[in-house]
Amino acid sequence: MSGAVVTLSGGVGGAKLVLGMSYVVAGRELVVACNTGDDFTHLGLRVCPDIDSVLYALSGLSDQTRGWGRKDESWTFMSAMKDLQGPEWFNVGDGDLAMHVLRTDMLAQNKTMAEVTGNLALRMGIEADILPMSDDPVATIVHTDAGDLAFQHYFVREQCGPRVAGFSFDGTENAKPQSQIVDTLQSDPEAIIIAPSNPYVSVDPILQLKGMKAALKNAGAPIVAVSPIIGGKAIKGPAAKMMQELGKDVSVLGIAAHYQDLIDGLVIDVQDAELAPQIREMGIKTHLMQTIMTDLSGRIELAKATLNFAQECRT
Ligand code: FO1
Repeated sequence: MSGAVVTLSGGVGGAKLVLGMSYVVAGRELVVACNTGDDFTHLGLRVCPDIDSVLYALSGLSDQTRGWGRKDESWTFMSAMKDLQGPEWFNVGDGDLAMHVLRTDMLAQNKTMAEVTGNLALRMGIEADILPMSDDPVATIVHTDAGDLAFQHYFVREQCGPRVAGFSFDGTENAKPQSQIVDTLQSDPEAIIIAPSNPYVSVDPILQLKGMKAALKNAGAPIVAVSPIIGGKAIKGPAAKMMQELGKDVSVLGIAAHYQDLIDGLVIDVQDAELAPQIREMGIKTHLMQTIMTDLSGRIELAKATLNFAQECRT
């Protein structure tokens, strides 16, 4: 067993668990596959929100309140943008801007997204392997009653208001799972963790990549998900609203059903204890614990318990 722990992560919830993981799994044994379906080019800059949430979290730079971007941020760039009547719907802080400029410049030098991300992680003192789910571009499209929306238009410009009917992932037919992720999966990893991220727009873009599900299933490692739904609600973001609009069971049962063909175990909050037997009937083992991560120790506790539970799920 290589001892590597592969974590699929997207959004704020994903970054929180990954931070906890970084205290439990030594440095380079932690391999994070980040969703890049949220990525888009804004004012010529390549913006990768779910990669940056992980980079900022692991380097101690993240703004815990906002959940995205950097702490102690200043907004001169945005006020100048307003003066010049430029787009204001997507807020880019002055420090965050440096990340987007540097990344765009590196990509222009024909570096792959993985090389750029690894380079930035190194400069930020991060030891874990932070990887894009693919080096090829994939764009999540949200199909809503207001039309087909690019992800950031749905999430930020429309504030997750429109009713969702479904999702598609442009580019997924040609996008390959990032090679280092595949190599790690083929080297007998210790565990595969699906972070408490939005199953539709943070995890599915990763799982839909050609060959990714097979690579996960053939890794010979337990696959454990942490539910992003607690007591029928999402801690942050539109996951519960999406489940309701899609006619799914807005509960840990809906999450279990979503991952049923993939996961060995599901970590759920103690609030949902009465649903555990039904999840076990679906052939999924359950682990009950306090899953709301309010502080660093909570994140570390959840990471520790999830990894222990994964070992219990090892068939
Ligand atoms: N989310 C917002 O709700 N409003 C914003 O103005 C905003 C700007 C932004 C800039 C950089 C970045 O990396 C993330 C940003 N986000 C913003 C969050 C982003 O839309 C989400 O974090 C992910 O795409 C979904 O998790």
